[in-house]
Amino acid sequence: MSNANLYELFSQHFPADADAVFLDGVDGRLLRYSDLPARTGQMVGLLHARGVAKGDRVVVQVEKSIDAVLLYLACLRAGAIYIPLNTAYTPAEVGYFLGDAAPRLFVCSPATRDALAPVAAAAGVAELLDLGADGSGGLVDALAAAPVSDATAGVAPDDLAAILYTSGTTGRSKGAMLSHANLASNARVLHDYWHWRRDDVLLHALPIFHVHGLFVALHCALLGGSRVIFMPRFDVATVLERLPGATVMMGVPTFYTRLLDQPALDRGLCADMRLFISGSAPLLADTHRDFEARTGHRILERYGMTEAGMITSNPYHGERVAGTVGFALPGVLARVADEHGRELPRGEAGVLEISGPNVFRGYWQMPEKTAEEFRADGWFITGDIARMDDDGRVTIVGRAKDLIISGGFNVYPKEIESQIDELPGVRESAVIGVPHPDFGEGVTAVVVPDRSAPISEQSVIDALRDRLARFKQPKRVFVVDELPRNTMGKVQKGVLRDTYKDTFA
Ligand code: MCA
Ligand code: AMP
Repeated sequence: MSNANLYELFSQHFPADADAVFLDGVDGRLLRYSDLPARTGQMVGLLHARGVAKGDRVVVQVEKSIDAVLLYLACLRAGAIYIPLNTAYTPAEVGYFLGDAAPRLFVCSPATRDALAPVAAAAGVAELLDLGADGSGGLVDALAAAPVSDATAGVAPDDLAAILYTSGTTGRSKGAMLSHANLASNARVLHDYWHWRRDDVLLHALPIFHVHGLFVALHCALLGGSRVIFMPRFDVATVLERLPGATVMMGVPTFYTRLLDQPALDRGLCADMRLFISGSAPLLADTHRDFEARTGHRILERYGMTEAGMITSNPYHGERVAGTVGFALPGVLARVADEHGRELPRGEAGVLEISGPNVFRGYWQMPEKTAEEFRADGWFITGDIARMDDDGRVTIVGRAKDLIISGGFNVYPKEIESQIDELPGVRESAVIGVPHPDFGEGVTAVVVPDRSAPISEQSVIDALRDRLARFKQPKRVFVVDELPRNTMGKVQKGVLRDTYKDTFA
């Protein structure tokens, strides 16, 4: 039987040219495709030496770097389950993930090692290594002493390749289990659908702890055997500098609005580009139009989620319609349904449900949560409200889930509200997203005091500093006498969103 290991699939597409570059770090460091077997083999040897066996979890919270990509590929090769964490998570948040995932190995940054070592110890993690963006830290040091392995673990299609945590509407993060077959199917489809080419040069400015930067972007490049300009983070000046010579860029809408703020963005700068892709959050139709006017490029918007990778995409050759997310990708089935899972007539808005080889294997150790999000016929309920036209083109019109997307990062209000409600002097709170010119939505808290202790906007912000990652922290806090409620007693978040809609205008 053939090996379903995703690394095996990638390796079949490595270019024969020994000089072909995979990652071009903007600091002058390069990683060639021909180096991948030996460099990942060395890391596999290290993983084995640290007791990481097939099926073991490896949790990683490190800055973006070439070594971090090697570690991901090595985990695939070893059959270990890779679990990347947002670098913005605080030690308190990391503690939860370590406890839940029970990894054999945790890899953190040298800068956070002192703060995280006790957290890892408390969670019973056996092995801790650190890895810096500049190649510093114990992981790279230990490589020299580790035996090199040239084996790629045999895995079955449904074996897990990764777990990615998504926050939950109940406040507890859920680990979405993704198999080698889930990732392989989506990678192949996107590679074909977006007409990926060997001579493509991908401008990569996304973080690599989420589906967008890690899977969508890197997997397309790996299947293409293409070159990646691998930026440590999105920095508008460097993007402008590196656009000439690049052919593809993927970004969240904030990338595009920040680029549009730059007078230097014009057709000439984008002369080598063949494709700009946007996703992770809604792209305003105005941004789409303004970008075309300035660059001549119609951004291709696609839609996806952690649990399923990419689900729909605007077409490569056909009409890319601003404000829509295109068609279900080949092999993916999509339907718009009512609250009972009954398909609605075309044109009506309802919950988008999907089925296909990209749909995840469930939430890590949460069978009930998993069951709640699937219909009896096996379709996954995305929680997004959509409309589908007669041709099958999908428009996302809202969310059934209480979720804020800020700069492409998801923030679940429930998680923030639980933290605020614990503060002395707080009776209750409601957290909403309101229009934000840079991040799309800005996290905003509305708090009702119980007068047992004084509270203010600043005291709430200060109290949350060490508890929540920075991107989740409310950018504004309003203290009010009461929250608007409907006749059932439920907080009317729509009314609050309307009241505070101009907060960041
Ligand atoms: C940074 N800050 C943020 C965010 N990012 N606040 C809210 N939302 C954010 N997304 C904070 C910083 O901590 C800082 O706070 C202040 O805002 C300004 O930071 P700045 O330097 O301007 O931010 P940045 O470092 O330039 O980051 C902005 C960013 C970044 C480039 C938009 O957030 C980013 O790379 N987002 C991409 C997210 C992503 O990859 N999502 C894909 C998820 P202070 O000044 O107070 O310290 S995958 C997914 O959703 C599905 C599968 C899909 O469809 O793709
Ligand atoms: P995540 O849980 O981080 O994977 O985020 C997935 C969610 O991001 C989806 O369920 C949507 O709500 C949202 N999303 C992703 N792409 C788009 C898009 N192009 N337009 C609107 N929403 C999007």
